[in-house]
Amino acid sequence: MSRRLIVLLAAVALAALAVAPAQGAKKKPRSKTVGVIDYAFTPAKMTVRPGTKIVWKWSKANSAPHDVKLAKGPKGVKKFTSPVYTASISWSRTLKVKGTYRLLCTYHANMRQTIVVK
Ligand SMILES: [Cu+2]
Repeated sequence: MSRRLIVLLAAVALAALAVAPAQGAKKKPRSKTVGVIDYAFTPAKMTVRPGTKIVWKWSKANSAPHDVKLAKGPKGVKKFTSPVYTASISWSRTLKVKGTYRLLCTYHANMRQTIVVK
């Protein structure tokens, strides 16, 4: 094998390595994390693509119990309510249908969140 060929093969191998992680990232299911932090959902407003898994994460510093309730969603989407948790736990839901999801915490009237799927 000539030295020139070896250098060329090495360059091709390095290029393949550089591209691989980007392709892997594309195949991963999309997910977004929402903080459930006394007494707010953070971020309170977000826009995601259909099929995004929303992960609500209760802060370990929380002192009060909270849940995540779908108050109003797009037509045909069944309402859901998470269990009531206080701290250090996650709960998720995948939003597949396009539209506006208005969420709230059953226990705290100002804890509201809007997620737009489009
Ligand atoms: Cu709450």
